[in-house]
Amino acid sequence: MNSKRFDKETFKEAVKDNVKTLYRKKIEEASQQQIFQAVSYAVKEQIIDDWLATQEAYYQKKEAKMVYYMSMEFLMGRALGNNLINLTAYTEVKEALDEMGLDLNAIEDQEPDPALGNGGLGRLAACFLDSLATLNYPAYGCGIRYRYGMFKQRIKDGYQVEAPDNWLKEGYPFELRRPEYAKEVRFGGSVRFEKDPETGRDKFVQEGYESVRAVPYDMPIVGYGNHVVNTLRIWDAEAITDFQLDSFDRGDYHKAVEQENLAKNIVEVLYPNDNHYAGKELRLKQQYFFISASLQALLAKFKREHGNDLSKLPDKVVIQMNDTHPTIAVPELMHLLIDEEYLSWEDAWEITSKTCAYTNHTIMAEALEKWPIDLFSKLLPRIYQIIQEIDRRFVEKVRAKYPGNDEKLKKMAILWDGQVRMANMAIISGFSVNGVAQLHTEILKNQELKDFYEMMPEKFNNKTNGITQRRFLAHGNPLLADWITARIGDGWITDLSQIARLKPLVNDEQARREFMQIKHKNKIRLAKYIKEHNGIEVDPHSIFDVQVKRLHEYKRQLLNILHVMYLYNQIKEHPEMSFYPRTFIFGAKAAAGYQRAKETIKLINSVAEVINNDRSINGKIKVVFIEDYRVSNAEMIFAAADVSEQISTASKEASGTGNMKFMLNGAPTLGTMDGANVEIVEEVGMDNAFIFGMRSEEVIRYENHGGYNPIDIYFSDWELKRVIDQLMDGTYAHGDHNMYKNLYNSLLNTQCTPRADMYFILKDFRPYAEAQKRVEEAYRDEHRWSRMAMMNTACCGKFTSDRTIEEYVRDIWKLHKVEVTVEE
Ligand code: 26V
Repeated sequence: MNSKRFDKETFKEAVKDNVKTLYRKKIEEASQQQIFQAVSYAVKEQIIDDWLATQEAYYQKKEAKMVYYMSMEFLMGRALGNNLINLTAYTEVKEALDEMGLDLNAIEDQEPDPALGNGGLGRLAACFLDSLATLNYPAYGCGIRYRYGMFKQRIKDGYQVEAPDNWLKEGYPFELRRPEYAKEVRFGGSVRFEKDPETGRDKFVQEGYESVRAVPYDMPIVGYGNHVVNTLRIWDAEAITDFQLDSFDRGDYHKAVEQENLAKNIVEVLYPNDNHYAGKELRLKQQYFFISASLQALLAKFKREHGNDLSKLPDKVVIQMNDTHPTIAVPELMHLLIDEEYLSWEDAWEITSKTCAYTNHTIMAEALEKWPIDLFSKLLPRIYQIIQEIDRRFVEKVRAKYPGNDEKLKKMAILWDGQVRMANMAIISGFSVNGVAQLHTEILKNQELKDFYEMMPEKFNNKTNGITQRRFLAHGNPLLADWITARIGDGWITDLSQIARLKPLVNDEQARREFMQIKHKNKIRLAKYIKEHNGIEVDPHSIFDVQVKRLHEYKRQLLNILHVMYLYNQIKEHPEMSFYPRTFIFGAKAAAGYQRAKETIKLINSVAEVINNDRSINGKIKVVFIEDYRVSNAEMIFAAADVSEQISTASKEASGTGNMKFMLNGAPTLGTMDGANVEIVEEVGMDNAFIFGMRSEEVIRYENHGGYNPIDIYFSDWELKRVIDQLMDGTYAHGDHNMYKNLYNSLLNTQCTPRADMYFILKDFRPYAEAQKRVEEAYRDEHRWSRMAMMNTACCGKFTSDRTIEEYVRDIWKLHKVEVTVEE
């Protein structure tokens, strides 16, 4: 929104009008929430013109190919502030509101965080949408409009308590209901083969099914300063009312109620599991629901714009499947092409396999989706038939290529052991398989998906993840953003490679001082938030050492807190020892049923309670667990961090994206050679990071050949032993000896499956403690630290999601940029 289109006075009037028409109030009488709504509607009004213009431009450019990014999760975070940034109207709106006596920050705080995602995978999808729009690429995001998003986390007596996230409670101003595009989605029943009476064609028909109406809600995705507004389309489920009445007339009241319930249940809640597959039927319903609706809409749009020749589909459309969750798109597209469009199997396969591409986001075995055939074939009988046929044809190929080698089938077939293996289906059916960081892709090729790689190497490629600097710097860290712009201009906002122009400034003392002053101000901002939310006083002069991410054993928050316990023991024993004050900051949600993860949260909070209240250590260590870690407070946390903890067991973290957000904000990485950390170090240099611990090859060697015994380490390192024993002696449990029994056992008990200390916490403990010493040493040297911090910001150019998207476009999607012009 440049000044010509955006006029302060008009905007003020719009806000006042909105308060009046929405609430019949004067602005002075309106609540903060009502003002948020009024402001958001005024902003949406500005967006709508660009939205229309963009869709018109795409329509005019019929050659414009479109990517459909299919994802069960979009972790969008708040829209208001971000939209203003991308409309380049943030400052003007802030001023306009100031003049009305309103505070934009406070108004932004009224917005619920749309949290339709768990963590990395969902946030990546959101960053991708931002980049696609900013880079002028035609794109749709397709997902589910969950009534309840990621749960809100409350901490009670140190324990995590989950509360529902009713994000739609007040009405969400940035969505648009589109009932005219509703689609029917069918479940269950049986499949009958018949000749179509009109055409005489063979046909499969599903009968005795239940169905729901999928109603799309569209959210605008505003590109930065380019008038592009793409669409995130999320589907709501409603009962099919005609059918309901019909059933009612026939006295089939039961059926009507069932359809009502089915609809309500499907979109009720986001599964708050990250990296753990549970085989829940409702989850499969969710997957099929949004995929079927999206594909029906996609085909209808294609036919409207390009006519009925579906062989052109791969030229106009590419479907990117965000993990295996949306891979049911493959058989569903086959179904629609064969049963609704009357294509032959061969033609349908040609189209489908040139349209679908798959991204893998994890090698954790427990996250792999493998549906029991029983459940699957009952819920989706026709889809199951199609999968059988895909599998049959593939098995034939494998047999021809590797005669007599059943090992190959055991690894690669789709249907095996009574299960439908979704990853296998995606790899076999799509034209592209990508990992999300170099190391991750190599592990896929050489370990997890070795057989597939050998059989079809041309499909495999890497796309290292990225993040959007618009949200995580321009919006989240305005002080640093303004400073960078003053120094090197604002080109970095859409071209992050330009941030490298800061490199010469690391030798400029004045620049370094200013950079660190900004960090300090951001630390004060976070300290204030911590004081308000945790009641804990933290010193902004201490080192802010931060680990924020989902709680998972492989991410090793336990390693971090055990090290804190170790430091505390040392300080107690040697009060005279030199020690630079540290604030250890954690933020993490645990999946509701993940016992060890929840115990870790309790442990962190208990350690915090003991240490923070121990006057004898003079506040040298503080431990803070930030409640309800989410996108909105993340923005503030990254800006304030000194140290970025990225300490997963090497090989386990596919990429990580938090690591990049810290780097962008000038926090060096303390981490293992895992995921994208490897590439971060490549960019910033070993001297500007703190790397420790086992490498992935070593981890994989132990996993394949055994030979690791944590007990040996336990008995050979008395300080570490003491820390682990403190889990059982009541030190952090008011004398309770059982509170952390599960954690203790996970580290030492040889009865643990498949082995004790699965994630090599004991093995990496000393190397971690030593790396932490190096951090302290570096921080004491102000000159050195400020150089390091600045170098991290200056070297993060590669990690913008703009670069990632350009690579997807170049290697997989083959899209073309579309300019949108709007009269001003
Ligand atoms: C998996 C499952 C399994 C079934 C139940 C529900 C559920 C929900 C989400 C997931 C996704 C797990 C995969 C994931 O989030 N991977 C993360 O992806 C990030 C973006 O590529 C990457 O940076 C992280 O390293 C990776 O852990």
